[in-house]
Amino acid sequence: MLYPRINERRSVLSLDGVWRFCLDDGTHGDRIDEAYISANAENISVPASYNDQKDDLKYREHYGWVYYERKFTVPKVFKNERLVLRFDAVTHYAKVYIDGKPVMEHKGGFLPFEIELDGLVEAGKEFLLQVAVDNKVNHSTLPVGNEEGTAFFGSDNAGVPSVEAAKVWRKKRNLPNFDFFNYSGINRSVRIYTTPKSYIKDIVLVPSVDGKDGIVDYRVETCGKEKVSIEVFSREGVSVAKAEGASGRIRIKDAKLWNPYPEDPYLYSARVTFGEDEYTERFGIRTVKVDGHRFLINGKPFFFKGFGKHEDSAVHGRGFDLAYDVKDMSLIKWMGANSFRTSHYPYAEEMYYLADEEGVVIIDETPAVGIGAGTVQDPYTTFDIRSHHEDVIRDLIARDKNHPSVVMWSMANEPDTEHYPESAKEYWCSLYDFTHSLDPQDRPVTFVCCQNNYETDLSTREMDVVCINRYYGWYNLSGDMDAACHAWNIELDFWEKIDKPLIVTEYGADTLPGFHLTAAEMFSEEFQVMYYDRTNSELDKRAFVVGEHPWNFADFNTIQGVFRADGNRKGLLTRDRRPKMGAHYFRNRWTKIPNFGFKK
Ligand code: E8X
Repeated sequence: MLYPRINERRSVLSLDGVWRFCLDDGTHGDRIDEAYISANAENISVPASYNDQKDDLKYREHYGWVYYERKFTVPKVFKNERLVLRFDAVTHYAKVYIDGKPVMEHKGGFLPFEIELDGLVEAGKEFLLQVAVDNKVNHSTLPVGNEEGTAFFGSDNAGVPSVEAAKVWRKKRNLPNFDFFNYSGINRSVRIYTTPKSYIKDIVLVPSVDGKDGIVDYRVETCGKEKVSIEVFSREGVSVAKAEGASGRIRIKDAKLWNPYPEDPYLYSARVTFGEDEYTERFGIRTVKVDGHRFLINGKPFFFKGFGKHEDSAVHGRGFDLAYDVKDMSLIKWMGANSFRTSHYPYAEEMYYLADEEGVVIIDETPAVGIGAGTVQDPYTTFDIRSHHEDVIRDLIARDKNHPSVVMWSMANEPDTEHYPESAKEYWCSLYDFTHSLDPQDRPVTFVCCQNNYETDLSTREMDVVCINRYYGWYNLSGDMDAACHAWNIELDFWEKIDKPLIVTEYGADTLPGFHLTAAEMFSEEFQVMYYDRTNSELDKRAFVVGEHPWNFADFNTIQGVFRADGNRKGLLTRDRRPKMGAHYFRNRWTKIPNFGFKK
């Protein structure tokens, strides 16, 4: 799927701004009730989550449907163009109406969807756009929620005779199986873009290296009968190669490779023309490969220094915020990091384009968080999750396939792989094959494993890279870093025998900025530093540990509960991006660790 761009042939009209909005009172569902909306509508900003834009718990804790609407006129000049309405992300379920008529639905809160407006909207004439949005999470959504059960982090049933009994008198609510606030609504931009009637639908670019030359295998999908041509330009704008036809191979003599920062993330651009239409996609030439226990980028052993992140900020919630994206890129570099994981859902497309340009490596994750958490049944045979999971992986790859920054797909975060190991293995290994089969660049595939009994777990070891979230010294062996290091070594001995690259995709300690101690105990800034320093000393001894991603880049908001005072405080930065001591610790460490060759 192509990102909407303005060029000589195409235009983009933004529908971002102040929309009319109201919460359902529980009686309308996905149905648009004009009278109800006009009686209750108030202003809301798009894009942004609705939860923190107003000052009442009913917005923050809303369960179910809400309605958005605005009027719009496509200028007459676009009369002869093809018009496409595109939502970058609506969380979690959207039903779109034009002039009262339902025109499309979309499940999943973090990926784009679009519809051609031919026959629905006339250029020069005002129309009414309405979107009903549902934020319910349950066992058929990704991320997963325990609608009828107990929350993983909510601890909501103390003193309640039984969960069954509470259902009778307790208001229905979202009980997320995930530790980030269920920020909802039109979280990313809404646009109408134009193309000529015959148009370029998609561009697939697969780079490789042949001696000093770069090779690009390309395929262009089109609608119409015109001829495709493609021309590649250097960063300086010089034409370096050309080809004709909808697919083929291009050779770039003496190519410059895309390398992570501080090396040069060199980008070429491919200009595709097709009749009246034209689209330019930037790309990098780089290779990615797992070789024994090494993760190779451009044939060299790479070390992942970076974070698990979130799209999370005050007021906006999970709403798209380009200034935060730019700031976060700056902070990533300031700390000497080179990578991050899009924990726990695909991020806004703009972030990937920034990462391509700035040379930051991405592990691209689906929103499949919490599969099997908090349930007693086998999630893989009990719940109908597979087909939606496949849809999400398909759409994620369709969206992100050309980014040089993306070096690995993460199919999920912390599914249960321990209690039903055989059915977990069947699920994850078949989904692994599925993911590989869809990626034109055939990048490594993994999922991120929760702290578990790694000997019982049969799935994690089957992935291209073993990715583990571990909290020795925090959630277990709390505060005892001697014991934590001991436990780490027992576990690392186990993984050493598996002989695959391993990334510690999460480890961390909640830390209150400004809380200082001489003798480092939990929650103090000194403890966070000690926790990482002691753990890293053990990880450094193991060549197969090819990455460290502290949890989390910054403090972030989550569901209230006894473990969470003003959100999850494991950030190296505060929520407004000020450094804790831990950030200075990693800056000092990482600026001395090179991207390549840190471990043999
Ligand atoms: C945490 C993290 C959470 O925020 C993240 O989304 C997933 C969690 C730890 C799981 N990983 O709580 O800070 C802890 C399992 C403990 C045994």
